[in-house]
Amino acid sequence: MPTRAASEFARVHGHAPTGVWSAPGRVNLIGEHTDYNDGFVLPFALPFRIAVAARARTDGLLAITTVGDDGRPQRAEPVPVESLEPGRVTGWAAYPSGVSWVLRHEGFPSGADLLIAGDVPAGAGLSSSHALQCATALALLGLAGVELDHQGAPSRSQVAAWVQRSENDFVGVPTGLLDQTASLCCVESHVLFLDVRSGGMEQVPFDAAAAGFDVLVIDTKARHSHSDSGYRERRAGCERAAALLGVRALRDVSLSGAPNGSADTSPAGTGTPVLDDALAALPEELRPLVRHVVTENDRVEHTVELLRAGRLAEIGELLTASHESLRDDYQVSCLELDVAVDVSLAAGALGARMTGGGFGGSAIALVPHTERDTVGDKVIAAFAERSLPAPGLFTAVPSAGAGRDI
Ligand code: GAF
Repeated sequence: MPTRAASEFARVHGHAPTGVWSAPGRVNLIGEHTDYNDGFVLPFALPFRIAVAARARTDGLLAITTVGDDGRPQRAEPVPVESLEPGRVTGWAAYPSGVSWVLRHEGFPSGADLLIAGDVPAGAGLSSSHALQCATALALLGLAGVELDHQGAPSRSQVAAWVQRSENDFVGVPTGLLDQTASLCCVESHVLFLDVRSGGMEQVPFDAAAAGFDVLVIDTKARHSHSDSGYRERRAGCERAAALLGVRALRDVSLSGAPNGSADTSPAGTGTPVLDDALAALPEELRPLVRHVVTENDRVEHTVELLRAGRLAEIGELLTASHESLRDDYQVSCLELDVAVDVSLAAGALGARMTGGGFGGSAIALVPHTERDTVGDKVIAAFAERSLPAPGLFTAVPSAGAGRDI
């Protein structure tokens, strides 16, 4: 992909780029809708990436071109970096433009030619937009002479926070920190255990293939139109519940009475509400949201404990319980995701769940390698029987995070 971005850049601009930076999409193994509740997530990076070939311009313009699978370039109208403000750019170009807007405010105001090429499936809930934003951030920083992990460079977490700000304040989508952090901070053969409140991270070994399993990703191809409003409503409900309970975030509600997570800096034992009491104190419509978030944080912690102990084969039930909670309590699943999960389980998966924000997108299934084709065939057949568009299937292998390629 980096080579393609470089050669397309040369074709479009008539000279080579200064460099190419790329960032991956992600799968979240477990820990859904917990990030904006200050909780825990456990993603890994996919081998699919968005690459950005870049070269600085002296006229202060940001000129962005994207090249699709058909090789045809699509150009956004060049805009002066100095004029970038929320609402100034819409559509796909808002994502890279928002990153330029944030970096300008952080002291990196460079005009640039950017060329984007990638193979992260778009709209599949696998974070193609975050991969684009992260790769853009690295490219613009790189043009300013700042390479991640070099002395004096901002940390990867800092870049993730900038990318989140560009998405929240420029693009206007109130997402959490899961996807940007995954794209920037994941490493090969591991899942990333992120405590969103403390920023604490642990790379937990996750080599499904060596243990005889596949993580099968099922892109349902469903894209339901209410996903944005549904996401906002859920987030607002969680924030309302936290306010009513008098806690900073739902992270502070515990299953058992002990504060959640060792890295928690909130005062232990001083008013950490227990789930049952919290549910009793809340209006009925907020209870399922709270139950999901609190139990999901607990499931992430249990999954991490099993993985640390090398017991990968035992995480299946937690994955399936996560799906049930997202389907029944959080209500962000849909027919296509439920079919993918139910059929996978019936066909031999040890666990399965939707991954990402929901309302369409992708599901994952933990499948013994020997059953992978059977499970895949049965899912495809089940979609055909229901006259649903054929899903896309692939085995996900935990891959490297964002970086400079050329
Ligand atoms: C989307 C958001 F971008 C993430 O921040 C996260 O909330 C996720 O949905 C749900 O876990 O991917």
